[in-house]
Amino acid sequence: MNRRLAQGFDAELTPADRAPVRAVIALGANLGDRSATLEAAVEELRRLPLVDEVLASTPVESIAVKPDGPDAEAPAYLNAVVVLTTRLAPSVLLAFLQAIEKRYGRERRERWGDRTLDLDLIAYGTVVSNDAVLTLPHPRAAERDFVLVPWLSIDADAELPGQGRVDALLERLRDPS
Ligand code: PH2
Ligand code: MG
Ligand code: MG
Repeated sequence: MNRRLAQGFDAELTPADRAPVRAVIALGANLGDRSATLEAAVEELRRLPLVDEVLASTPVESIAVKPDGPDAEAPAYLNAVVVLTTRLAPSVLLAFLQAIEKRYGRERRERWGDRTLDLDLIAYGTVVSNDAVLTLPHPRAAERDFVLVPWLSIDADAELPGQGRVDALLERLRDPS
């Protein structure tokens, strides 16, 4: 099998041709009933076609990070991570994530603005890609403890493609020296 096929990155392949790939999704909410929204979003992920083995972390509370840094005045976030297995192409999975965000009232006004639901595709198998629409892995995942902590809680051996083990990334984040 050629490499692109093995990585499941060619959107033209039919699902039956694709090997199942592990994908990592970060969930965040800082408006509305955050806990109910995250629970409902996990349920929506479980119901997606060509998705199975959905594992969800316990949500963690975190201070909102804005473009200028952490902002304790802004509504706090609940963040969680889901690891799942899928035969959806990454672009199709992304489209489903955006449709779910929209269904839960997500509005896009300002960068890193407050939101009812954010679903970010953090990693898709071992794919590393600078595609303008979907950069993989997520370009800021390694800097975000609200992604790394819940991820590590459901996968002690988690790795961010191209950047190493999540436990080591978290260690570096906490003690940069
Ligand atoms: N998401 C952002 C910006 N800032 N801060 C926290 N604590 N949690 C988030 O999920 C988050 C954020 C943009 O996606
Ligand atoms: Mg985000
Ligand atoms: Mg997002």
